[in-house]
Amino acid sequence: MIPNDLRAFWMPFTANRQFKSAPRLLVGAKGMYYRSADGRDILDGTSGLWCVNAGHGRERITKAIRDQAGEMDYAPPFQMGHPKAFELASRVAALLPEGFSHVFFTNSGSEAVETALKIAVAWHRARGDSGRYRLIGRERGYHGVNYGGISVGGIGPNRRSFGPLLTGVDHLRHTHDPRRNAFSRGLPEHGAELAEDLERIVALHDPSTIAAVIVEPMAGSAGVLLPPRGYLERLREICDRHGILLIFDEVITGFGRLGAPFAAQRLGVVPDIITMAKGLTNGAVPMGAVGVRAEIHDAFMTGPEHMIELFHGYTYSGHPLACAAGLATLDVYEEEGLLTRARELEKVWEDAIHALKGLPHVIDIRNFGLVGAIELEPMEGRPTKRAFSAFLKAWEKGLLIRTTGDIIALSPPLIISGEEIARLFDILTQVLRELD
Ligand code: PXG
Repeated sequence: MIPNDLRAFWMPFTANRQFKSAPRLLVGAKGMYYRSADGRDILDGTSGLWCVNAGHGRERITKAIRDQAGEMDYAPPFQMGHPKAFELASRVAALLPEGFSHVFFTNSGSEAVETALKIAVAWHRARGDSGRYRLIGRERGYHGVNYGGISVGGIGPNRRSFGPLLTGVDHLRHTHDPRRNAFSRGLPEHGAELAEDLERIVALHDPSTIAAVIVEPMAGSAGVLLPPRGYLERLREICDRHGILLIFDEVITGFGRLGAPFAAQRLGVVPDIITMAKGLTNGAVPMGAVGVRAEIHDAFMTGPEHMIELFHGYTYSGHPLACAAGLATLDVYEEEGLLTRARELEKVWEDAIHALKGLPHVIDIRNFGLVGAIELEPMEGRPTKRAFSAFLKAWEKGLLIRTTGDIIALSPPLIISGEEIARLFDILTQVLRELD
C-alpha cells in the first residue's frame, strides 16, 4: 500500500522534507474514522480539513458520484447547462439566509473568494459607482491562497513571499484578545468595539472608494478566533451607513459547523455575499460557491439580453460530479438533521473541552458550535513546536487534530456521538499530559 517514491509530489502547506522522512499516509475512511497505511483507526477530530461534515464514506454520496460519472462525465458550463447544477443552486439558495437568491459555482473556497471580491467590485460599477474598488480584510483572516484572497487575508507567511499583491486593500484589526477573553465559553464578551476600526479605515480612504469588507464570521485557519458579542452587528451597521458590501467567508462555517446552515443564521447577522466550499459536497468532490442577495444579482441583469452579464467562470463551474455529490450531501444533512446538530451537541462539547483547563501549557480554551480550540503556551524561542508535537502524539494515539501556530483546532464530523466526544478528549488529555 505504501508508495515507494514520495519525491515527485510537492505537498501543499506541508514541511515536505520532514514529512517524507516519516510519512503519515491515510488509505481509507469510514464514518468517524480514517484508516492509516500502518493499519490503525484514527478518530477524525477535524472532519478531514473542516469539510467531511456528514462523516466519511457516506454510501448515498458515493453512489450519486458513481451514477453521475456513468451517466454524464462533464458538461460545459458556459452558454450550456445540465439539470443538477440548477437543482443544486436552488437547494443551496433555499438554505441561505432570507433575501439570498442566486448561487455562482466554483471549485474551491479560494475561487469562491476571488469570485465574491470580483462580484462586489463589479456590482458597484454596474450601478454606476465605479469609484468603489477598495477591499477591506482583517488581520489573521484566511481567504484561501489566490492573489485576491491573500491580499485581503491577514496571515503573514501566506503573503510575504509573493510580491506586491492587490492594490487598494486595507485590513481591520483582528479580534483575538486572550487577555480579556481567555477561557470564554461560546462567544467572547469583550471586543465589540473593535468593529469601530472600520470607521478609521473609512475616514482614511473615504467611503466612496470602498467596495466591500470580507471577514470570516469565525476565523478558522488562524486558530478559531470567535467574534466578540455584538461585533458583527456593528460591522454590519457601519457597512450599511457607508454603502459598503459585507462578505462573509463561510468556507468553514457553512453547512452546519456552528449549529445552523450558515453562521449568518446562527449569529443573526446577514451579509450581502456568502462564500462556501468544503461541506457543500462533504469534501467528496472539490466544489465552492458564492451566494448573493437578489439585489446584487439583479443589478447585473440590465444590459441587452444577448450579452454576457459577468465575464467570469471556470471550466469546472458546476461540474456534474460535484453537483451530484452536493445534492446527495444536502439530502444526508437534511435527513439526519446535521445542519442543526452542532447546536444540540454544543453543551456536551463545551463541557468536555473546558475540562482540559489546568493541563500543562494550556493558556486558553475556546468553543462555539462544534468547533474548539486549545491554545498552548509556545516553547521558549520555538513557536509552533509544542502544538506540532501534540499533533504527532495524537496521530500516534489514533486521533487526528489540526494545529496552527501553537493552537490545536478541533472540528469533528457533525455525526459524532457522545462516546466519541469522550474518547477524543481522553486521547487529547493523555497527549497534553505528555507534552514537554
Ligand atoms: N476561506 C476560508 C475561510 C477557508 O477556511 C478557504 C477560504 C480556501 O478554501 P480552499 O478550498 O481553496 O482551500 C478556506 C480554507 C486549516 C485550513 O488548517 C483551513 C483551510 C484550508 C487549509 C487549512 O484550518 N480553509
